[in-house]
Amino acid sequence: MENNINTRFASAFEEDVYTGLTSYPKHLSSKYFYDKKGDKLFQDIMNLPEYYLTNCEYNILAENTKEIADAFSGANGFDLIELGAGDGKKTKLLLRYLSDNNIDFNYLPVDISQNALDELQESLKKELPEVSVKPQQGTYFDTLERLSDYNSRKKVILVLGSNIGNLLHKDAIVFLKQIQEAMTPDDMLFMGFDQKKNPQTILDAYNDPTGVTEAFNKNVLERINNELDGDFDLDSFFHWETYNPETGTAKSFLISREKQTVTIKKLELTVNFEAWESIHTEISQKYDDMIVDWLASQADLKVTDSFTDEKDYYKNYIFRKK
Ligand code: AVJ
Repeated sequence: MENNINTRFASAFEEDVYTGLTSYPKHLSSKYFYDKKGDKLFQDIMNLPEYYLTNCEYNILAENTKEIADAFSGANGFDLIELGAGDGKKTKLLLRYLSDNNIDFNYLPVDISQNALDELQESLKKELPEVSVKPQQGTYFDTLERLSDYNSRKKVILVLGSNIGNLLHKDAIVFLKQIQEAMTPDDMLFMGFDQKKNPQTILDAYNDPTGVTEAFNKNVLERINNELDGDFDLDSFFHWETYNPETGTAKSFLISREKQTVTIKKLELTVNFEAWESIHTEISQKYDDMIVDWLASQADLKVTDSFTDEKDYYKNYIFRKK
């Protein structure tokens, strides 16, 4: 959700860090993982053998490019709006097909990271110079308000990478409902959902032995150190992952190895940690068809098609207005 920035805080980041670290239990939002360093770490995660999500979705898009791209296409062309575009590696499969087949469309990548958008625009200029690209920096919620400005022709909203998994179901419904409200009956939503599977496979995806996921998780502490003049000792925290097979929720925590005090000068805040105290940093929700249908119906959307990989690890769904 968006924050009202009051006079005490210069940014949503400051306010969220203050709130999260003065709450019990403590929490910080995973949306703050993504700065230049965090983007790079996430790229590394996507290349980990354990992190199956990216490969599964890549394969789904590679195997079904024509069917998906044809479903996107409209009589007067369309606007392709991607929320959380990142490096666009998977999207480029579709962009290339659309452009090779002279389909009229604009690509509007949206990302919270300006750095990611700059790199994406740069790489598209080289690889697919004929594609019209209009990047927009912002959170999903910022952008959704502007979505209905694109109502002159069909729009397709793309949310890949199981990014919706960072939201609790109630927030996911708000998110889907906001998309639904910006949609006309012609429009489509194409979204990726990581599926429930062997719990060990899921734990392994968020617990790589090389420690990339740990560094990614700790990047939020590093940002507090760098941007808010904090003194977190990163080595005195470790990454902990849980997965509840009943709810399908994977959760990341940072755990303090010892009793300690952290000071965040810019917030004039001192934070006490007990030994083994946790900071909850991320949820990565896993789904099945029943949950996806339920989320969709709560947001007045319906599933009209879906695509999966050979192991049924991951699924992309097409939604339309109910
Ligand atoms: C980009 C939110 C889909 O939750 O799987 C990867 C982020 N966190 N490893 C996910 C992430 C730890 C990722 N999403």
